[in-house]
Amino acid sequence: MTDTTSSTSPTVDVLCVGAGFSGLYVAYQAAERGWTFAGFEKAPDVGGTWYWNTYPGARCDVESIYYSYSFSDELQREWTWSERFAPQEEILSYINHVADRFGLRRHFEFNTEVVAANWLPDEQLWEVTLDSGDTRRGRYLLAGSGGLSTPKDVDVPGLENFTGLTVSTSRWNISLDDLAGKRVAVIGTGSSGVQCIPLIAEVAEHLTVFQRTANYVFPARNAPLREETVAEVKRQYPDIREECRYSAGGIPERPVTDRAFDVSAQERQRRYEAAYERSGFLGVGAEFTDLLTDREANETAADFFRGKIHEIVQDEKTATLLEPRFPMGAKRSCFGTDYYETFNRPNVSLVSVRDEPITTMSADSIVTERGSYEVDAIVLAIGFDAFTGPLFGLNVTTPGIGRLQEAWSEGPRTFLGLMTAGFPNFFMIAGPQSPALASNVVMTIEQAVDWITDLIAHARAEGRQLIEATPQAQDDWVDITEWTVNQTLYAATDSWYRGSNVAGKPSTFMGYIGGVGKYRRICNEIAERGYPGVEID
Ligand code: N01
Repeated sequence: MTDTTSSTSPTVDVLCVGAGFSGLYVAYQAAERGWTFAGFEKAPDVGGTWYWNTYPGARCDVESIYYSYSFSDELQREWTWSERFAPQEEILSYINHVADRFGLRRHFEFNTEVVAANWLPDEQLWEVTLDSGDTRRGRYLLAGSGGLSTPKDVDVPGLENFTGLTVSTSRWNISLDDLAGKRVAVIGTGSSGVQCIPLIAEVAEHLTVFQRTANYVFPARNAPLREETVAEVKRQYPDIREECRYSAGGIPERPVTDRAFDVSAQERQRRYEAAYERSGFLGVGAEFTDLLTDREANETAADFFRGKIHEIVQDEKTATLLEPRFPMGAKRSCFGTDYYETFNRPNVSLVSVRDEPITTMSADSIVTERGSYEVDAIVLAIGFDAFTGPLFGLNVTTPGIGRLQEAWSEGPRTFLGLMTAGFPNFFMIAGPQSPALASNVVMTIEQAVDWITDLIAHARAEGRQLIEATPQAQDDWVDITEWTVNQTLYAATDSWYRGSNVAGKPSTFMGYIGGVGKYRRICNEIAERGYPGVEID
């Protein structure tokens, strides 16, 4: 590999943005294939999402034994996860271990943000501009910038008036002790809010949760992994990985063949109870085949779940406010530990921002249409400008088309979520319209990097270097992703999946939800047929 530390670095084969799961695997593949590589990471170290999201309770809700790289059997045998759902610190240690074990860290410039990327048609090169003003050139540009890495702009009115402590879950820079004995507000009840709320409640004098949309928060049922389980998994890892690769979501599936109304109400209840005990992504929402396609079927599961909230939460009014009213699974489900139980604590209260919107803030209060809540600290758990936010931040530009944000003014258009017409030699690792949003993303990342690097290797083996998706192949892929989502309840539900959490963002679904196995077969077939839909020059 090439040393990229001087401002007059030589041209490399591969430029890559990000040193999270994606960028590190690109660096690994580049080394394996003998390509020169230069990576850029705005954080001081590796980790991506797991570097930044250090809020209390942060952990992954895909089981640790699946949420890890599969490319090296030695790696998966030597690393031992301690819990069913790994905490942020452990995932970050794992990523650091991978970076060290494969010698990947030295190929990245840290504390270095890519602020622009320009295609130079005459040279057939990408030139990236760094925040230092320096530039680097390379033949291929890979964006490993993540899907949930650009925090959403703060759209809570009056925050600038507040003089207390403000912290965001996605840029957590305080300790939990800093909230001890304080009156704290958490705004947002997605996965991040749901994970930190019970822990903040334990230390705060009072916690007020500002909820806009009540979500489904399934019990995570986290637990230490038993030694026997770990040993068994390690023995069977290659088979487990293969099963995951051809599954729906990148984790082993439960074979379910019947629909909700194929069984009696009693049997449905029994099955939902068992699924609730199991929890995880294969819990209640996956118990029948039609729960994501038939609103009435979905309502049976949603109803069961709302009953569970009322069993746990003692105050009837609070329990009712916590009831989700959109179809189960149609926006990202949450997995929590003692989430609903937290609302039984005397020092916790719930405000529905739906019923009483926040109108402004004063130096020490959050003001709603109905009242004023005095607080010392505000925790923002309001989410991300998903998928397009991180890509637009790179200001990727070709002379013919302009910036990516202009090409995608009505929503992202990609071929397989990996390439976009008009931007030669530019690749997105698990970008919009890939299966990333509804999958074990580490597996999706590995598959994307394998496919992209195979394609580059194919072009190079033929003595060609220009690679670009055709507009037709892209239109066809966009049609497939839209058709697929339109068969489901995702289509009519507002969420970051559809861009509806960010004001002014075009409403398009951000993923392919036909399943990672089906997607992998499509990608494999395209490669086997010599890459139809891709122009290689
Ligand atoms: O963000 P979110 P997140 N006023 O967008 C509310 C992954 N993740 O960081 O739903 C008041 O889900 C907003 O309300 P509404 C995972 O894929 C995984 O929690 O828009 N409220 C919502 O309640 C996840 O889906 C893990 O009506 C406002 C919340 O803020 C994704 O990251 C852990 C508001 C935002 O929820 C994002 O999760 C964490 C406003 N102005 C994250 N603006 C695990 O693996 C927004 N909200 C466990």
